[in-house]
Amino acid sequence: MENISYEKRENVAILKISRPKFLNALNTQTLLELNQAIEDVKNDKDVYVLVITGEGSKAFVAGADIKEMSNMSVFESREFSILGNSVFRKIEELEIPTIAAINGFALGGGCELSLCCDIRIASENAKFGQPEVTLGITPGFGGTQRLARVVGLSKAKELIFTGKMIDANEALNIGLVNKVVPTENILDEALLLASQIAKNAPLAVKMCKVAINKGIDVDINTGLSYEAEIFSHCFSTEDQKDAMAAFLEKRKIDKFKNR
Ligand code: DAK
Repeated sequence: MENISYEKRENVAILKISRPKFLNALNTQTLLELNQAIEDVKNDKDVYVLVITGEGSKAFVAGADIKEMSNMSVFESREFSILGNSVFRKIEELEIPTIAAINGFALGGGCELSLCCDIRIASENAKFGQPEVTLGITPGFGGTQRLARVVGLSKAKELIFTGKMIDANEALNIGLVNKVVPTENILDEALLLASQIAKNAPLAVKMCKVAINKGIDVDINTGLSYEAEIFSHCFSTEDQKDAMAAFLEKRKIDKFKNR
């Protein structure tokens, strides 16, 4: 792959969008490579948490590639949107937790990519925005849908209608990011959080994610009955038996078996 790098550190995978000359803007090739990388993550049972970040210290992703989009026909723009949406949806639907380590500009498609992740950590120099209307287009990779789900209707509309950029602290204030960290520590902080998650029972963590995501779209009774179902599934795992036995024997569990 030319524009995506993939690295594994124990049970954590790191995907880096790597087109620093173009502030990691997403063109078709990068989206296709991202799609392949996500498939690899999905098929690797030893990956418990995924961290997505951008190459360099200036940008996470400065959006979809404006140069490529500028010459698109109606048909091509539709294909581009379908490709982006399917890759982003695939990220959102990964059963393992995902963390966006936002190391600079997260604009347009970059902000939308971060919105597909479960947790967003921003560096102090990060900047967020949905500037599409300044380019005569609408957000095309889920921004009109996911931003409001994260920050509420009113703030999402303000950001999308104005196309303005906000800094990391404002992003924190409106609940767009979980945490702001010193720029030079962004990957380490994301990896620290990832390792805290990865040391827990992986199947239980996955089931929590699926239940939370399912529950948000259904009524509370349906959500609670789904919770009862996944709770009972845990009792078929070796990890539940080992962890409860360890607790009763007053010892720490070394490593979960993911079984
Ligand atoms: N696309 C392509 N190249 C980009 C880029 C982008 N989004 N952002 C930056 N670059 C390139 C610049 O052109 C420049 O290249 P050279 O001129 O050196 O060849 C290089 O990266 C460095 O950028 P700057 O020189 O501009 O750096 P500055 O520090 O001065 O400014 C900036 C940084 C992030 C403020 C500025 O680059 C900027 O405003 N970039 C554009 C940000 C933006 O508007 N992003 C949103 C893109 S729109 C859809 C599908 C998808 C989408 C919509 C619809 N459908 C098909 C329905 C998504 C849309 C978007 O994401």
